[in-house]
Amino acid sequence: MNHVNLLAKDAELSYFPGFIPAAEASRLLQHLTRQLAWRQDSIQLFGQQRMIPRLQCFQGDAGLAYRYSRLTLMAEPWDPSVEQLRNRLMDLGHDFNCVLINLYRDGNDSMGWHSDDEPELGTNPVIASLSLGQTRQFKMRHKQTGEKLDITLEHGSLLLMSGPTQHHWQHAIMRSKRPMSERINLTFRSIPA
Ligand SMILES: O=C(O)CCC(=O)C(=O)O
Repeated sequence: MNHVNLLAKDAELSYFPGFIPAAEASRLLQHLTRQLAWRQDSIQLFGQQRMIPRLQCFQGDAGLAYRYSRLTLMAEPWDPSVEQLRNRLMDLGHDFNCVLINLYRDGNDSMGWHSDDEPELGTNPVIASLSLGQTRQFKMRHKQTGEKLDITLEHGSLLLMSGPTQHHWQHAIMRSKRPMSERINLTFRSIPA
């Protein structure tokens, strides 16, 4: 499969443009936007309860729970089209049992700086991040050196993050004042049952 390995200190990053062909990616975007049980949760930030600036949905094998920022998400059953994506990722040799799906409605929606380093993901987790819709910049910064890296996440692309990436780097999707349409990002993960 056509991909590039992005060179960055203390990181393992592979980018697959067109992992999902454009027409199929557009159908998926439309289907997921309409059909998923989207929720806007609130998290505690600096002692205050705040609505997160995006919609989300957590799916996975029965009984799985995902915790971040003192929020617990219980896995919704797999949408068949999402499960099919999971199976396609297995063909690359990776096994995932859940996915956090984010819907960025426009440029006002964003994701703050963080690492996917929750203890249940284990050390050196493999995270498969699939993007549909509006192209957005995936910002990365090295926790120790402050080194920066911007990755343009295109419609239908896959970014695989592995090795020590989550240990050394944070990532974010910034708000933008430019007019932007919807984007869905699916981050497939594996957590113990
Ligand atoms: O939307 C993205 O590309 C990033 C998503 C993300 O950082 C996450 O789900 O942890």
